[in-house]
Amino acid sequence: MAGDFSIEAVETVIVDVPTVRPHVLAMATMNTQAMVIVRIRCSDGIEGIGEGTTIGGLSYGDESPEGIKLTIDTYITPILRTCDPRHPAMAMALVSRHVVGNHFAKNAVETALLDAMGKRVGLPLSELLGGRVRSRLPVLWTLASGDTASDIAEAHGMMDAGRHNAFKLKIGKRSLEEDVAHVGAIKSSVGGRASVRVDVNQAWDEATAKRGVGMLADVGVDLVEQPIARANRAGMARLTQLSRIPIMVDEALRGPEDAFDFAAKAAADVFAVKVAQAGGPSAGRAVGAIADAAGIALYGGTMLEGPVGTAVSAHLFATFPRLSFGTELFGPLLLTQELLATPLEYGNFTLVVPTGPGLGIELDEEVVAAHRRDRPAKTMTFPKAVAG
Ligand code: MUC
Ligand code: MG
Repeated sequence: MAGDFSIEAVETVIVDVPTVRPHVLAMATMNTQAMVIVRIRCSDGIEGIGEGTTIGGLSYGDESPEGIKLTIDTYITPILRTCDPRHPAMAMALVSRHVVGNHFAKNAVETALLDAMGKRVGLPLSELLGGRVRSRLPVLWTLASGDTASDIAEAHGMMDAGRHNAFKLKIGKRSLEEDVAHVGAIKSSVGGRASVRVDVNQAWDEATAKRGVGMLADVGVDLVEQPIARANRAGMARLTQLSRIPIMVDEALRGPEDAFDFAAKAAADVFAVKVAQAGGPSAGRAVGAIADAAGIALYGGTMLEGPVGTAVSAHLFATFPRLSFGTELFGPLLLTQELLATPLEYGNFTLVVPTGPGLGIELDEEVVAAHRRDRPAKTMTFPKAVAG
């Protein structure tokens, strides 16, 4: 047991928040985002928070919000109850000995442990992760309304407001010709004012991708993300070799072992680091280090997390010496509700990395309570019938 220091309680709640507009990806259309908020309460009175979030239930990956909650409640919490919260790495090593995979659940737990630790020692999480080298991160926006004219209007609104000057377009649902026409129309409208990249989310076979990367290069695209199936690493290496524009790996990058393999096979020009997909902040840091050592460019990815997952990602990405393609940490801006007491600060095409201890954020408890999936149903009251 842990002497005087112990973990007294681990709480998980699923929070559902509608998005500002439908977000259309190759594999799912999102109208709401479901976030698992984790709280770890320690015996010294400190509480750490974390977030487990994915996209479209089980359509993006093999962990769902409900599964993340179950994994933490049933399997991880009993392990944590035996751990000393002053040693987050020891706690996570014990968790990993008994829980295989489940990277999103582990990320939520490690985030909460590190948030508590940062609050305990009075340091921002980025300093616990080795130290920040930047205090603002470039942030792009994903144009994914499903309609070219709406996407163009959205892009100009974002550029004029100083919010985003780089855009990621979700393609792969329509034919290659239709997708290239859509991307080309957006690029020619924004011109030199913005960088345009695409994410195919594995939707193409290699033959389509071979034609696609050339056509996208011709219309001025700067980067192609995960064009083919996660399992086709040899295909990624061939595309990386032949493409005139950089190829980025996303879904296939599930931690340091994948990072090493991709680097060894020269199967990507750019790594999209996703803290949850990597298995937590420590694993995400290792992915970044492997990329750096191999001369592979870095990009800070998101699972469209709310503010807690976005904050931990911001702290990690702030430690990367080179972040050539910026980040996509816009998740909270896609939500209709603000979940923090003080919102994350966006401006001048960047996100400000929080400076307070731990994650440096505080939940707005009323908003969280109002969006809990398990909140009591509203009961209707009817006026009593008047006898007579
Ligand atoms: C993905 O595959 O990259 C990140 C931004 C966005 O719009 O979707 C995600 C998922
Ligand atoms: Mg992606």
